[in-house]
Amino acid sequence: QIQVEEDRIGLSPEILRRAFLDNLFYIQGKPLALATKNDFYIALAYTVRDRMLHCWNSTASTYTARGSRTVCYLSAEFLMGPHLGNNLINLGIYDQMKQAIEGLDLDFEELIAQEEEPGLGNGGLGRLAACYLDSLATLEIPSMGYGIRYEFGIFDQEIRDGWQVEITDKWLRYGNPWELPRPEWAVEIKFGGYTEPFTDDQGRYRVRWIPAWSVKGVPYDTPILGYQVNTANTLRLWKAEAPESFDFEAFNQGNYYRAVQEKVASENLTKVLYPNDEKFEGKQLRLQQQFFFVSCSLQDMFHILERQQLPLEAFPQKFTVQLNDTHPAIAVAELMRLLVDKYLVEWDKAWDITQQTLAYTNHTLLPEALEKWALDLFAGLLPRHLEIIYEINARFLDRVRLKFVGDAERTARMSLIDEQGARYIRMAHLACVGSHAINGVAALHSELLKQTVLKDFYEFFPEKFSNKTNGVTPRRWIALSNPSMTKLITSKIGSGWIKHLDQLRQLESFVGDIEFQRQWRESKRSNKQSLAALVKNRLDITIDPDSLFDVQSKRIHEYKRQHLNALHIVTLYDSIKQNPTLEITPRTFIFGGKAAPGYYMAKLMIKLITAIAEVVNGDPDVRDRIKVVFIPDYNVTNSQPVYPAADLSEQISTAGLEASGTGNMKFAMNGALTIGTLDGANVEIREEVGAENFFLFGLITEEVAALKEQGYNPWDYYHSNDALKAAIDLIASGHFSHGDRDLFKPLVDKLLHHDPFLLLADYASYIECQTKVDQAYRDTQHWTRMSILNAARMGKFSSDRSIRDYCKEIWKVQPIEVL
Ligand code: 26W
Repeated sequence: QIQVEEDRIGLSPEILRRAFLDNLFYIQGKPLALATKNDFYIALAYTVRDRMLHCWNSTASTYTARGSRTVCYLSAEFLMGPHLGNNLINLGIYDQMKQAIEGLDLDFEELIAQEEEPGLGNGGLGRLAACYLDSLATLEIPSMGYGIRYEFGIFDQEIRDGWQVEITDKWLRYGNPWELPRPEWAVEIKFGGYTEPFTDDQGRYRVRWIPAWSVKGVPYDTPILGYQVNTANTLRLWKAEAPESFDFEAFNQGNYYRAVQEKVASENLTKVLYPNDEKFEGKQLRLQQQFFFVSCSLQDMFHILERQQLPLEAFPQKFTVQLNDTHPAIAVAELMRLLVDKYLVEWDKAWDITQQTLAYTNHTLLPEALEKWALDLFAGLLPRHLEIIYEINARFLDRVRLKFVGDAERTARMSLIDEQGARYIRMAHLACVGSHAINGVAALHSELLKQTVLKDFYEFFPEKFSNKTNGVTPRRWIALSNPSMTKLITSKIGSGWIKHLDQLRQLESFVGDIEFQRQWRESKRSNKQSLAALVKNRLDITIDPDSLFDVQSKRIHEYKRQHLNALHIVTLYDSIKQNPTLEITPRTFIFGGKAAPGYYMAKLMIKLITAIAEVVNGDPDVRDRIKVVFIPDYNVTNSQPVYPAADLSEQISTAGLEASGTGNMKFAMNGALTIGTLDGANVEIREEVGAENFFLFGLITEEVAALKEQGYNPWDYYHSNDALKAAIDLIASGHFSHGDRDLFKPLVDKLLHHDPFLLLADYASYIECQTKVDQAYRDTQHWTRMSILNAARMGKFSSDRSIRDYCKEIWKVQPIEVL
């Protein structure tokens, strides 16, 4: 009846409340009086989901009716963060729902905080994929995210005795109301075995793959709603299960135990996300995961093509497939195999389709992050794909030899197979050869790609290369995370900026307005107050909201140089100890981030920060001039209160090593000033906000290269800078480790004797720049001006702009409005 319909779509607080109580009773099976916090959360989530389902259905039927071209974003990681708050924002019913829930005397924020976030990613690359899905839906672009439904996402981090401890992320423990399993669209994925040539009944030479085992891929769909549009796209994540039958009957005659074992083994495939960020580990299970989700996704596209009765030739018109780094690069070989072996397309035509369909984004220049699979491991798992890669390589290298006659070294360098010693498949080369477009993620990074790791490929097909500077979604990273600033901005310029971030420029006309400045400071101050309350609550550390909040939050990595930040803290601490009446701007140093479980040096960096925190926070001489806080378990949920509360954003990687960075954008959008090197997107942020509103320091990329070329000796810097020497000596002396001189020795020795990330070379420049920050913060009015201008000029870094660039220059897709 009509009332039932209204309860599922109505948006007034009264209807929302009734719908919530209805879901509580009919889904969780609880009356108000017996329900737990989780019951309330689930009921609330279904109440929101109900309001998305009409959009989701109309979107699907609109796309089918219009025969739309679809962007398929293939990514091993999607770091979505909690859905509830975001969906409320995008539906435009945040306030109505708050009213509805609070009318029942329930704590709305507490229910929102109840959601276990799907942490299906490590850091930048996975979160970028999530921002891009938000923008694709908001821009009404037909698109689909394809990835893996890891049962355990990125580990939860606890800090015990100052060390990182990893805890399994059981995010599915209490159910996931946002996903719908679609077992009817499951596909079969084969592995191992051998191949044999044969002649088919039409006399064609063909190859048969006789696999040794298989698994079933079951899709789980999550609706991705755009901001204030009717478009709801799909994130389709694949779960591995035991195959329906694969010689099981014959194989396991009466062997029940063995059959169950097989089921367990199959399900292992999508159990856990690899927690390594920027470090390749040649593990067989990881290759299985990559092939699994790629093959599932490509087969899914063929099914869609079939269902719409389109010919194979239409594949590249129907789908454009973006490879998020090389993790899905096996798509090149798998698409060829499906076309040639399964659909009997001739090689050249299949190759055209493949190249026209695929495009590749590179996210890192770090050599240790580049994927290369040992040949025997690869052959054991994907024998047919290896043959296909050999064939691609043979044809490709013929073309290289033709263009660069006699240049055998170049041919060896460009080969898809690394043959210096043990043989490997180079996934970046495979991705480059099989794609029509290759891009980096910030202007500097895209240039460096062409000059370094992909130089030969740039010289061979320059037309494939372009830059697509990263962006982040203002819906989650401003509207949802920073309601006080959102309200203030909207009171001045309306709310159009949430969809058109360039409109923030209109704030520039208020930059000199004393009353606006006061409101801006008040908003920042209330955000700092909230973070201080969280820190007090979780860590029992008191921090002063009037101190300068200096934040570095991101994965812990030597190239990101959290230890350079630590050296600054130790330097300040030492100068206070030398001169107890020293006047400095009171600062709170805030860190957050996970270390890869196998990355010893990164874990030691965490221990260093927490050890410094312990001493500094406990020293009466310091008396509230500096405080150090390490926020445990930095994830999307825990990051949301951090960006709005920051005064200073630390973006201090060694120049040339951070591909882009996206946290840098989130901080600046929320009115933080940046202290940073000329690296990644920092370069473009500084261009946009103006050099006078950015704290720049450090060597530039060319200087880094030149210094390394001429022979860098950190020892010289140590001996010629007293403050630096004092800081390092203090760490080495055991001052922060209860007298233990061994604890930080590996870290100190590496800095003194190798220092591959040039901390010592950048130290003086960093400290000098931090002194400027200290002074600038004392001029409250001027700081406020700079803060406003930073936020006002960040329009470029909306992921809407990034997605428009991809749509226009790589994907060639148009929006389709859903009515
Ligand atoms: C194979 C192990 C592995 C795992 C993840 C290697 C590399 C990765 C990612 C590519 C690492 C990553 O997240 N890179 C980050 O990508 C962001 C989005 O483009 C950039 O903003 C960051 O600068 C980059 O470090």
